Amino acid sequence: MTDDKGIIKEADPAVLHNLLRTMVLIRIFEEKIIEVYPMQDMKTPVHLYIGEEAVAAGVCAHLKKEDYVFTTHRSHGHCLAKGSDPEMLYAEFYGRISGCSKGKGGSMHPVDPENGILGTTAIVGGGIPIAVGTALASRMKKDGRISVTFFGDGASEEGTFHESLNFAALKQLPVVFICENNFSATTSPLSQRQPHENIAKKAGGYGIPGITVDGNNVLDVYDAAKAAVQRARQGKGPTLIECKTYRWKGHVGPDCDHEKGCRPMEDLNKWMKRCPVEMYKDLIINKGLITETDYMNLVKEIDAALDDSLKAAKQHPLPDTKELLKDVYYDKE
Ligand SMILES: Cc1ncc(C[n+]2csc(CCOP(=O)(O)OP(=O)(O)O)c2C)c(N)n1
Repeated sequence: MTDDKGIIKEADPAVLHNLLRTMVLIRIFEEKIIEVYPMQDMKTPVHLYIGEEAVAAGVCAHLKKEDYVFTTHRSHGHCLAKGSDPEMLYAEFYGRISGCSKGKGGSMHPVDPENGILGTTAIVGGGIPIAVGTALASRMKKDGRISVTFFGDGASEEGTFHESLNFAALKQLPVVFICENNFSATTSPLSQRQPHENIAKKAGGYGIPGITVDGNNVLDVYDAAKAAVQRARQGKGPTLIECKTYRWKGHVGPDCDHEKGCRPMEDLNKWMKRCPVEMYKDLIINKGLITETDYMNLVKEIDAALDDSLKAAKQHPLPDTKELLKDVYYDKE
């Protein structure tokens, strides 16, 4: 990984440190899920983000607490990068009342309004029009907030994606579309689903900028997101950013799917050599921004804090049965 655009020279060192911190936080947060998952007391399905951390970190570095983020079934990285409390997320995954969705949502349905996460849908492509809706609301209320929606390459095949880009472009809304192109939707490869590999080009059909970046290079993501967020804040309209990346684990659950023949092992090996965390860590050590010891200390610090969060989350009470029909819509008839 290189810093072709000289971002390291220009950016605030605190921001550069934070990019690493966020990626390490996401990585270790999920490694802990992998450790405890076989105990079978974390009942929620988990769609792991390991390998894709640079996308959430690079984009959310530009967002304010009050900006809106819409995530997907693969939600952990986006929530953590937006500022969600790890203990509240773990508590949710353990179905505890103190969880971010009071134990009723699990990993696919986090809610954290304090940090701009109003709700999450696991319907593929479902979050995209909702982000356009909040962007329209922000425009009407003149509240200065922007909306960001993360989604996969699979979601770019849904009608909601096209309708949302069309409407956002028409109204020049303050929304940023982030497509995490990991080349798979469950076990279905992108090459067998779309006629060409460039998802960003679809933006051209709606007359908005569409940019493809290396989604494993956090500086590339950071740079593209900076321009898109600026555009949105200045009222210049939406941008689509396609981040090419790769998920290391299976579609759902803590195991890999490569040994089951779902994806080629060569691909996993190739992408693991381009680990977003390792590449960035090596780069900033080379540039003299941190030392190897600083990095080891950061890992230790985050590891210990997440251990505490996980243990504490498990101690929280389960919801009372009286909670079952609170905060949910149901038909009384
Ligand atoms: C409308 C809809 N169709 C199908 C599904 C089942 N499903 C859940 S996740 C998924 C794949 C999504 O792939 P992508 O959007 O690329 O995201 P990724 O899992 O790769 O992050 C599918 C087909 C669903 N949840 N919603």
